[in-house]
Amino acid sequence: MTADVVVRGGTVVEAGWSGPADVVIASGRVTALAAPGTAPAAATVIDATGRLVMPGGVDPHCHVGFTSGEFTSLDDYRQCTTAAVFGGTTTIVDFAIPRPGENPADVAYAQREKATQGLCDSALHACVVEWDETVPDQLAALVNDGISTVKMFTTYRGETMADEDTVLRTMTELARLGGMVVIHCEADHIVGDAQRRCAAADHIGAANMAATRPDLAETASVAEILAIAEAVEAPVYFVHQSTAEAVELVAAARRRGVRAYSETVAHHLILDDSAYNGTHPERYVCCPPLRSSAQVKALGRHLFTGEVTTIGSDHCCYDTAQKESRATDVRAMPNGLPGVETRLPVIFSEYVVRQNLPATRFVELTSTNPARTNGLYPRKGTLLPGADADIAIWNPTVEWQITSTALHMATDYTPYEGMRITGRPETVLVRGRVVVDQGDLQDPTPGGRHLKSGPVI
Ligand code: DUC
Ligand code: ZN
Ligand code: ZN
Repeated sequence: MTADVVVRGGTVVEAGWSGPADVVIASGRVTALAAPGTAPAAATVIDATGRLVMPGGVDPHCHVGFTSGEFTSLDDYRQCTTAAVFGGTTTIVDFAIPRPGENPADVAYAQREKATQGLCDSALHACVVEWDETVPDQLAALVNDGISTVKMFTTYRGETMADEDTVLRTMTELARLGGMVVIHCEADHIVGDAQRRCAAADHIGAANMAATRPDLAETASVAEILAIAEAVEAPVYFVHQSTAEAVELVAAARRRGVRAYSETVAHHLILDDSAYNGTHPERYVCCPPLRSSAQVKALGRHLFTGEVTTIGSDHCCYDTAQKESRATDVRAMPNGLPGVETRLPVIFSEYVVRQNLPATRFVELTSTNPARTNGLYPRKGTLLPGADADIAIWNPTVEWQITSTALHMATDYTPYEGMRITGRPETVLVRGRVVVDQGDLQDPTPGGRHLKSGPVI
């Protein structure tokens, strides 16, 4: 057995097990997990004594240079993936969202070209807003080209909202093709009513964000979409679920045999709506909004119960000036928080270190399951032989504090400013190349590949 790189002396953490092993790498892939001390000689040997050796994170929900309304988030593939690798993430899944008049396939193919600017690999979700007779052919071409997941929205009327008929037809067609709808659920009529009432009371600024998009809007929409998925026997993945009730509806459907999956995102698991009472409420405007602290606690319990499938970031790199420019009316504000770099550290610190979530479950939620739901497993999301050697070597005990100036995202703030964290990825490999070495960028060469997804779970 020959090797280019060996990571030795660490504890390998996979989704289902962990234990001491040396990771043997050749030609960018894992070729063996060897008993400690038995790996062959290699040109590069990385000492991981006292460290956790995990598959690099797979972020299933990441917006790069995302245009919504009049705002475009501020990063490109190079910037976003640089921040990603510093945070231990080695694969991102971006979105290709059509503007009015654009067609889903054209937008996805144009976005796919940007992957080569990345420091790590990426995949894409396409997006369907309106049904017409060309959509089935576009979906067939996209799935054939490895873009198998399609985002849909039940809110943002007049922009990206799809009606129920469009959701049903897209789900049906994708199920036939081996793909899956990934859906943002908030009943737009309930959101619209809440916004009208808030506006009438002159409570429509960033500080009122939570009241403008109530929990019930999410509950109602998830129930409707689950019924459609069940009726047409299609798989469905709910993005950024922000309430325990929404996750529980999906879990109940799964028990009836529906192939339904729950994604949560880091900010809904860490932050609560008290952030809207602070000095910079606009910095926390995201959609769905931050929820009550009781809701955060209830949602977080479902990381332990097994009901949550994945944790993403919903990274959207707006800066304070963009947020402030429309802060008096949330209906015109850019929704979204920067988070591709902080997703793994904040979840590891809060849930693995402080609440004793097993590290194996952390890997399952943040790497293995996102790879599975995007048809990327077992190439990504695992360190089993044959997988790409995308590896995050974590110091599980180091203590540090988050400050935006030390992060690499293309914005001037982080919603976690000042938060004390335990544990961080120190050295990160992308396909066997050391990209981050002990916290320093070692290799900034773009080498990202667009990943074709196979059939989704
Ligand atoms: N949905 C997302 O998934 N991201 C940003 C804003 C939104 O509504
Ligand atoms: Zn969304
Ligand atoms: Zn999003």
